[in-house]
Amino acid sequence: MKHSLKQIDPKTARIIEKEKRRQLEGMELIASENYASKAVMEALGSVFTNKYSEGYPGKRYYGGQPFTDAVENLAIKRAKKLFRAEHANVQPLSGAPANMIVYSAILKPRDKVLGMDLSHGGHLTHGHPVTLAAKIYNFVRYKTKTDGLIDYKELEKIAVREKPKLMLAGFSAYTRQMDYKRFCDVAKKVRAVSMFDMAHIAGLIAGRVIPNPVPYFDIVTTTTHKTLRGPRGGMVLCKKEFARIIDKACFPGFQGGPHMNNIAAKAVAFKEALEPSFRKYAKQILSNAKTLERELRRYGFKIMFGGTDNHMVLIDIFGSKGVSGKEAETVLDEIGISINKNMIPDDPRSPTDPSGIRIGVPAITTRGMKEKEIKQISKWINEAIENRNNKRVLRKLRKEITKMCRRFSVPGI
Ligand code: DSN
Repeated sequence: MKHSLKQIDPKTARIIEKEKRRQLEGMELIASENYASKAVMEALGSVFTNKYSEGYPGKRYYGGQPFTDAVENLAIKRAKKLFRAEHANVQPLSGAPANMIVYSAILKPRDKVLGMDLSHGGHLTHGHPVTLAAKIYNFVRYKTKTDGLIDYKELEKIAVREKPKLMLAGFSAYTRQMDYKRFCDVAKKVRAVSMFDMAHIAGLIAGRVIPNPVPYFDIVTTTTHKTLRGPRGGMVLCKKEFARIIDKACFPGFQGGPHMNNIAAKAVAFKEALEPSFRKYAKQILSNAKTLERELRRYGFKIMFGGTDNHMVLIDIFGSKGVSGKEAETVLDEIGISINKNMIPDDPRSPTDPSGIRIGVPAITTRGMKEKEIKQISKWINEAIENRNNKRVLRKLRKEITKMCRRFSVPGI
């Protein structure tokens, strides 16, 4: 009888093998990516994928739930401990659903939300006009100043003028530490609910190298992959007073049956993130990102927002090297380095071929790369951009990068 993936579906198995090899031999510098551990992947591929469990522990709509309740309660308990949260909902399927769940819990159609401009580091799901959220709710924007820091004075002015019902902090390309208290004081002043989307930096918060926003904000959303290094998924943390409406908005409001295999994997990831070794990992991420910032600056790359306080850098590559974000992404792909093109503040170019690129270090830090490797990687990035039309140089770089990657194992593979 056929059992293995290779026997049942050799085509899919081959594609997976190729992806495995790409991940092993490539340099993963996409700021939102990481490598989940073998334990996380084991839970993800477990029998919990077979189980439907609409509802919450102790209040399910289907029978056969003693173990789904046990695993969901475990994930909730660990999430609350990790982030010192009063309430955790671990059912959101990912970051975008987590944000929609909060919007639908707090807002009525056409209510106003104050969120960060996408080109200034915000996220699509924070109300970009192309999203469903923007069709339902009314988003207004705040931005950063030319020194790269959030313009809190302007933020307060906009909040007082617009009287939003929800004030949303958090970002996917902003690289500086924000002032949680100042933001939440403005939200209190205008009687808005405060929300923080910590998806990118959750692992740095769990590792205690970045301040925890949970005590300050009414509601905090996150993904569980990225720097947190769990399975692809989402989560909402909130103060007790919001617990009931958040849970109701998640199920039955927005989602159906939770993915219990994913919740089991979240429980594993939270356990890993509670270990002292995760603090060491988070510390190394910050150090690697600082080295990357310093080295790239040395090679003449223009670093946006005045530098980095987290796991990534945003570069105006068109402004500093005359190469568009899309072109840079293609050239670096050719040598085995994955990054992504990205808008820079008030980018005059189009989102499909912007002026910037975003580079992050969580994945290579998981592989054990440190300052010495980051220096080499920065050199390779510069060499590739400078020699973007020279196929011979690009081929040579690809070989060198593969060689270095082979020296660093990927924990989950
Ligand atoms: N796709 C993630 C990122 O790259 O930031 C967030 O949606």
